[in-house]
Amino acid sequence: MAVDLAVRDVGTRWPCDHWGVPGPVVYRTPTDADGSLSRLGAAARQIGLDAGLAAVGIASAAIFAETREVLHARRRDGLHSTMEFTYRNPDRSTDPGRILEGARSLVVGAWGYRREDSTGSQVTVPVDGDSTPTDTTSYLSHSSGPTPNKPTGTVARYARHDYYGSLRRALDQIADRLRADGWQAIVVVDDNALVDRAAAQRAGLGWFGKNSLLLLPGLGSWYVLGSVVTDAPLEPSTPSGPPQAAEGCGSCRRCITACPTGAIVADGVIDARRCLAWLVQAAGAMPVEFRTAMGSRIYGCDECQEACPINRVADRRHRAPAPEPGAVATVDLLDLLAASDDELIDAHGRWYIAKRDPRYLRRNALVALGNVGDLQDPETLAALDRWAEGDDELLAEHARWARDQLGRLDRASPSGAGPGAGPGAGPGAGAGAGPGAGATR
Ligand code: B12
Ligand code: SF4
Ligand code: SF4
Repeated sequence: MAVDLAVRDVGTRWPCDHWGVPGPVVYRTPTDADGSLSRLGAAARQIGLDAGLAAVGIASAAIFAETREVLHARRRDGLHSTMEFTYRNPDRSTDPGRILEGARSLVVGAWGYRREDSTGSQVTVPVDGDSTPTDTTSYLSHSSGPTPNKPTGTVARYARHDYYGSLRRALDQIADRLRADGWQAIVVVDDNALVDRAAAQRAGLGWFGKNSLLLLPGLGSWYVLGSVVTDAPLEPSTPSGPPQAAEGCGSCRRCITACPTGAIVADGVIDARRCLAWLVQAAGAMPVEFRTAMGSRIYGCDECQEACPINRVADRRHRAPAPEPGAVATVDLLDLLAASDDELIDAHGRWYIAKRDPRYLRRNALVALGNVGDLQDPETLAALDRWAEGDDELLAEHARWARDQLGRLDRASPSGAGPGAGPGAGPGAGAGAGPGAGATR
């Protein structure tokens, strides 16, 4: 045991007996007379920074009572849509003690994922043992890659590479250090068991923006967040950012006006029923009223972050690194629609795909194709016809919608109706046609 603590209160649990001791946990309060806990906290932070974290903070592992209330209230108001995640059991996701019995502290880290805008190269190359697709049978690896004339779907920045994996590896190093001193430590990253943003805010990493994202002072919001939950009673960090959006965002409302679907219904409050980031993950039909707003997105939505002036200033101050080899920023929509189930799961299995069913990637691709495709392109028309006539009624309806949408765009264009406009007006075409269409969640 490397730490030697002075003790104020008497309890039943102590570093020397914390492995596997059952029964009620009563804490002794360490006074850290020799400073070993301060040193451990400082070491944990330094390890995190050396491992590539942009910021590391320490917070108490007390229950997040306010966040618990917010989760319950949003559930009551239906703002969570059909989401589970932290909403499934708010009493659990707001109590770090449910992750680790006797939890005392959270060491919270932020991993930056802003990268230089890439050309969307789809060549897959193995990267430091992460889950980037390496299988040469992947449709991405034999795709010709996006070309100016081929319709392209876009992937949100956080999902272009396994940034959660990078974050986890950095937090693992901190956890190893804590364990080496005899403490217990569990890493949680984007897990249903913990509200990551509330933890980061408590650890002083930043403030809640009006888009609900946590912004790091001077750095912005392009960061994923995770924690090490430990029974080490570390000294909490001093908050480094303004606690409220009112202070951090001032009078700015750009994210609210930039949101293509009006999903930011109040400062810091997202209505998931309207949020594209959720709709691309949710099962069922894409609500018709949001299909056009989806644009070329096939996974995630970055609009409320791209619009943020704090991110823009940070981008100018800190040059973003080049994208990782194998990062997937864009996808050829026709290749995606031609790929097999296995190929799609191989290439995108890291993403949250409803029921792990690749048909939802195809659904998203069909909507994107309806927004950015060209009916005069025979390959596009053939793909839409194939899916419109297929057995999967959900996909057939989305393909008919896409055909109709492109038909309308074609007719509206100065060149008038192209050769592809006709088939778009087939049975069932038209916004809202087809089973499941128009269903809102
Ligand atoms: C559910 C979820 C979603 C849902 C709902 C998001 C939402 N805003 O509620 C959907 C699928 C829509 C989503 C989308 C995205 N997500 Co998400 N998501 C989560 C998840 C799993 C849980 C979040 C949660 O518990 N929300 C519940 C509410 C109650 O908590 P909250 O949103 O933090 O709300 C706080 C504020 O509202 C604040 N608050 C309360 N009152 C007030 C008042 C004012 C004025 C203000 C300003 C704030 C404020 O207090 C609340 C409680 O702490 C977390 C991972 C995790 N385990 O925590 C990732 C997480 C929040 N998501 C993340 C990311 C990256 C995204 C996307 C950017 C991905 C993308 N590009 O598509 C988008 C961003 C959309 C957006 N504007 O939020 C990151 C955010 C990192 C960051 N810097 O903030 C997280 C933390 C994942 C991670 N581990 O890094 N996400
Ligand atoms: S992620 Fe997109 S849809 Fe969701 S709140 Fe932000 S801008 Fe709106
Ligand atoms: S766009 Fe403006 S209001 Fe929204 S998070 Fe950024 S600074 Fe805050």
